[in-house]
Amino acid sequence: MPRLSRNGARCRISGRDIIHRWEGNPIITVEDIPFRCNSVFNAASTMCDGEYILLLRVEDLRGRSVFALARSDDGYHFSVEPEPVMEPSDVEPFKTYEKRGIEDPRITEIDGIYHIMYTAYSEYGPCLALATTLDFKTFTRFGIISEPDNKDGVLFPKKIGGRYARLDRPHSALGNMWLSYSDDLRMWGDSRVVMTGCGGRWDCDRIGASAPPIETPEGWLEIYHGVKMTSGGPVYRLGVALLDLEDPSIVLVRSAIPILSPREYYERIGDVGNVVFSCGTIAHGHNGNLMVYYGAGDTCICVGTTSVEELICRCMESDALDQAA
Ligand code: BMA
Repeated sequence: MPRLSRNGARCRISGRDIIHRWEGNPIITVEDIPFRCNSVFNAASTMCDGEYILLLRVEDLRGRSVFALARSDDGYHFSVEPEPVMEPSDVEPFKTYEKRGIEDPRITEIDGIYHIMYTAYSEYGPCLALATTLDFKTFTRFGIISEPDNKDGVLFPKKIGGRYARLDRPHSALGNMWLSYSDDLRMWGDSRVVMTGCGGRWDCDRIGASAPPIETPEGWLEIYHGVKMTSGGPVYRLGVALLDLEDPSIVLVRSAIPILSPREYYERIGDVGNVVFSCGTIAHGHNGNLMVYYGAGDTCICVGTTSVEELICRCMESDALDQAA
């Protein structure tokens, strides 16, 4: 039965997952990559000059990840450029910290500049790194912007209280989501914890920001991933929360249930099975949908759709049911 959210949006209550998989999934597999590689997954997404852009994490045959670029007119059918657009740097100071690959990019556009926050991997552990581009042809590395051990860095699409803001996950073993601020994108601080895993639930063992937050009148809509350890290994699912617009360390509502869980064969079986992991969305994509791009089984890329209103509605509904329980 349709319900209304606070802003009056209609909410559809159907199906097991709130994100509706596209029937043509997976949209990009290793067969679509023009150069030899092991797998493709966890792509950042954005629009540039009316085109859908995916920055793909491609794992080469040695097991190191690089970034490749895919373009599309409709958000479903992509063609991949013949060569990687970013590889682990051979120039210091990046070289030392990218030796084991570059992973899980997230793109945030601010004032026409596309900021790519990614994980730089080395023997010292994962660090956050930042690169920028204006056109997805030339990429400029900005710097390593965290100490190890940090992952899942996503930049907010505008300054908050005059400062840049990011979500990240310092200390993987603890697996909590944090917020930090910066005046110049280089030095980050004033850090505070935002969300932790919920005991016994689908996201109890580790959480991390997935896509860059989307600004809505209700708050920052954040799609995040949560991990539950099982006797068969970890299961990665997607969830959603609304953060306060002025102070995103305040969680306004948080869905007690996931919005996407691994169910299809391409999500269950892969280099790492039982994984759905998103690094990007397009808020007003095809037919006005929220398009959620996600890596499945660390082996291919898929897309699912929903709407911002439906996610807000389901988030509020689930939170309310949870409070009442
Ligand atoms: C996380 C990241 C992701 C990966 C996921 C599942 O820690 O490394 O890149 O998709 O694990 O293996």
